[in-house]
Amino acid sequence: MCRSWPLVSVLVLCSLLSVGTVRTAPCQTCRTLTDRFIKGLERTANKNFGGGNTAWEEEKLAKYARSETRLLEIVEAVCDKSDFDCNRLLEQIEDQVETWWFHRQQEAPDLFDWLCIEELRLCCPPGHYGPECAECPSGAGGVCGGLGRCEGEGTRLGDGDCVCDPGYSGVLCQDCADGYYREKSSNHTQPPCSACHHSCKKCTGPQDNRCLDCKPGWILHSSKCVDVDECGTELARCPSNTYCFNTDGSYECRGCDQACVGCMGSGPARCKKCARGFRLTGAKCLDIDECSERAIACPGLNEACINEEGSFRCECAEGFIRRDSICVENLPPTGPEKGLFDDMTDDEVLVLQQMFFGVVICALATLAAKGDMVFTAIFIGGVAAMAGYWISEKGDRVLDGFLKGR
Ligand SMILES: [Ca+2]
Ligand SMILES: [Ca+2]
Repeated sequence: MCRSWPLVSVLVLCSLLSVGTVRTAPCQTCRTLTDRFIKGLERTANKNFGGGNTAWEEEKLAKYARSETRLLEIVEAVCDKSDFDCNRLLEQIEDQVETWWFHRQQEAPDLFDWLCIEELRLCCPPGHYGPECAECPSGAGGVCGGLGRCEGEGTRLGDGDCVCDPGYSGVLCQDCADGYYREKSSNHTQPPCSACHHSCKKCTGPQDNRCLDCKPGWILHSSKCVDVDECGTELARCPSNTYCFNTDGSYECRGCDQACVGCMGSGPARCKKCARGFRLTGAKCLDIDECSERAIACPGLNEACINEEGSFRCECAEGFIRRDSICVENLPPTGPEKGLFDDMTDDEVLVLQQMFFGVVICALATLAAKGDMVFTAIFIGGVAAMAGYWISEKGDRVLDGFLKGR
């Protein structure tokens, strides 16, 4: 992937990639890897080197349990072939896995803890986050009050801030978010937060008349939030050739009809001015039929006028096509022009070819003989004859084409 890039960017990109792979989701990769290693342990738990009687088998079994053979069997199945991240990590940590297998298994039986948290420092224990595995903020209900998650929890990443579930806010997710209210509760536990009416920012209940404060675009009126009509006030600023359309809690700027230049609403009856190609007819801006109104809408010869909304166009009449901006009669295409020898048969062509070469050979021989060298002339004539024969054999197609004028 990196190879086809210029060298400098290759180096930068490749180093970024290698750093990136170790930084982005390495804890998850390490977790997957160790999970699959444990599965491999389970899968090979009852295996041995095979054969022998029971006593001998038991001894062999004990040896197999810690053997390199078993380790290899497990490691081979740890990563799927297509899992790039897993295979890359496995390659980097081969030594550590071997160390754990032969020396640390007993004192640190949890491979994930030993490898991913302590050795590689890619993960943190539950409820911890960041490079030093700091404790996540916790409230009565656990991490983030049990109503959110701690950013980066379980990894060496994140800032540990609580990301609260919908409806909750605050450092420990202890408050109701905007648009939510705390339900009343009969017992002592903290009741959950529920959604207000969609117009309320703060409320005491779910109905529209239980609002304490309104969301933007609404105004409080005796505990109800009423939509602000932005279009009726100076609040809305719509671009030219659009009009203001009031909506619940907001407003939209919608495009004017194509018949308008500026408008107060939708359709051709709400235009401020008619657009070019339209004319005020009654209360509406309607299309002008140029074809019937203009004396000569399409002045070209053999042209037909076609009316369109807001304009018209000139097309060639039926049976005519436009060539160099003029409409000409559309005649059926004539066949390709005939070659000089098109009517000849193949035999006639062959005779012509032979005659042609005869002439060429004679000319060559005569030219040579002019130097008073008769033998040379004969020799050159013979060579020319042979060459002519050879060309006529090999170059049949070329000559055929040449003679047929192609
Ligand atoms: Ca509104
Ligand atoms: Ca028109």
